[in-house]
Amino acid sequence: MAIMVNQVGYEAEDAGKRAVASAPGGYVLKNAAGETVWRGEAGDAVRDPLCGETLYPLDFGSVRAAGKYRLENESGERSDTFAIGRDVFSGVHNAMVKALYFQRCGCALEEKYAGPYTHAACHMAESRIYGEGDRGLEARGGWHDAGDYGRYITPGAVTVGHLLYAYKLYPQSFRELLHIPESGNKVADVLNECRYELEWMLKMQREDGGVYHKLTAWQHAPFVMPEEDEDDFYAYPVSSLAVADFCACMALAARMYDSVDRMFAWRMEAAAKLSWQWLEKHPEPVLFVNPEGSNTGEYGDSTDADERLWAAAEMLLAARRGEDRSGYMAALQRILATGLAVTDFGWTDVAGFAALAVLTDFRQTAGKEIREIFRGQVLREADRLTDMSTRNVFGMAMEAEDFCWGSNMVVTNRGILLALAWEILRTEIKDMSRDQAREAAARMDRYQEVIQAQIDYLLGKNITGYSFVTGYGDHAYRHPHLRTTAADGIDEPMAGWVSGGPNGKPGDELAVREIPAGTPPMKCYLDREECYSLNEMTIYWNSSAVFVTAFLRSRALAVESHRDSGI
Ligand code: 9MR
Ligand code: ZN
Repeated sequence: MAIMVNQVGYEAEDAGKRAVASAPGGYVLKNAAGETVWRGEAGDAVRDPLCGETLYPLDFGSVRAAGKYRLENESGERSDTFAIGRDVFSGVHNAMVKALYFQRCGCALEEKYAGPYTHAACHMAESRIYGEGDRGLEARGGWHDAGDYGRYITPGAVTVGHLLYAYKLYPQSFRELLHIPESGNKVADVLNECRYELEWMLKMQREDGGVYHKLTAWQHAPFVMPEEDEDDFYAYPVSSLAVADFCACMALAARMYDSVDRMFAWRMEAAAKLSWQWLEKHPEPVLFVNPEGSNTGEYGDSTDADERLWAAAEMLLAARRGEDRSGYMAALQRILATGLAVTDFGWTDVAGFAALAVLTDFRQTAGKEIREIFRGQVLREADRLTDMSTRNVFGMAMEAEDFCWGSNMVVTNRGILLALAWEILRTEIKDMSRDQAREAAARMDRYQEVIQAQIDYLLGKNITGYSFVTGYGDHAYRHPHLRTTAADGIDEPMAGWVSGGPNGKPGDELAVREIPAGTPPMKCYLDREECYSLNEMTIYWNSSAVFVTAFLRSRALAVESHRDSGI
């Protein structure tokens, strides 16, 4: 029996505040003083395909007064507590960005910034280039990718991609200082944090524009603190996946940092160009597989078309006036003509970033025809996801087979897609007739509702009852598969880490043993440190969630500024 809620909270102005309960009947909402402030009935029973149970939706949207609350029913069942308030996601949002600081490699984490989670500088030795004997590479820096100490180009590029686009679209959601070493330098801390990764990525580029796929040890380290990990690190062979993602990410970052630090932007622009030349010289895919016997992350892929598409889109937008753009346009046209989907934002499929680039470019550099391909696909996908959300009691854009390794990023990447669709309609609405505009506004509201449902799920409105972000919620998960957390001797993990989440096809020993075959996918979760296929954290699961909370905060802040200006 349970009453599942977003354990962080609900935005005061939201017309829909939704919970899910396992019993029918009457419910009350009580404030911190124990007073009943709302009464209502659960909705009709739904046989839910994601968790395999019969459940009841609950909507208490009318309550707006700020405070701490919980839901209760007639048989005395109580939900976890949650807030109703304005800009309720600011805390979790900032913590999810700050979490990346704790992954910094090649420097000490000092108490001033890290609190109790300090450690000495890690992975300071020179790396070796795999297959080139003793040839060394100085590539200190960057973020540890996840629970392991590897650093990989494609997930790094995707993480920075999520964050830079979130900042570009919703700068108002990134105003607070995060207490990192650069804080207070007049640059948004999200840019400061991304720069730490970008500087490392630059070291991974060869003189010919090739980019090493990853920098890892031969085998994952035991559960020791990073400065105790004395394994040799290797730069693994160049892949076109890494080169294209690097090129895209550098071209994007060059635009974004131009007004912050022009010299840095120039370096990135030059690096992007060099990698683009490499791609032109190597038109065939150069994919990546781990050498026999190495077990660190592979981040393999069966095609590099989406990575090349993203690179072409970013190069097109970064091109300066008078520069020849025909190569970028030709690449875009050629790849789009294959019918490639452009709606995902993960490390395997980055084509959605090309859509983000082209559709948020107010100069419309890509021209009508190309824009229309992206636009059509994004809006169709948003409508498909909205439709999908009506088929489960959580109101979320997920189907049973979507609960894979890292399912929480499927959840949040769909939020990104819906936010992009929302943005497209927002920019078009001013040129619409009154009727069209009314219809578009209703569609935008639906998109926002589903985005909200994705975040409600992440923060506790799910069958496991866990909030999947450490430190946020009465029942936040506490045992991420994360070497520093396992080895630091501190009970609580640092706050702000998104778990990989339920995985219908668990891949680690403990999960395989403990989760019976046939368990409905949303229930395939354990808050156990050993469970890397269910409960690891990664930089890109965080960054994807950050994009979505940035969107929701921007909506909340817009409502507030309207109120302040008396509109
Ligand atoms: O996130 C990755 C997931 O989608 C894959 O299914 C899985 C198996 O290949 O690998 C995950 O990535 C891991 C990476 O290889 C190494 N660092 C930790 C990542 C998260 O588990
Ligand atoms: Zn390190």
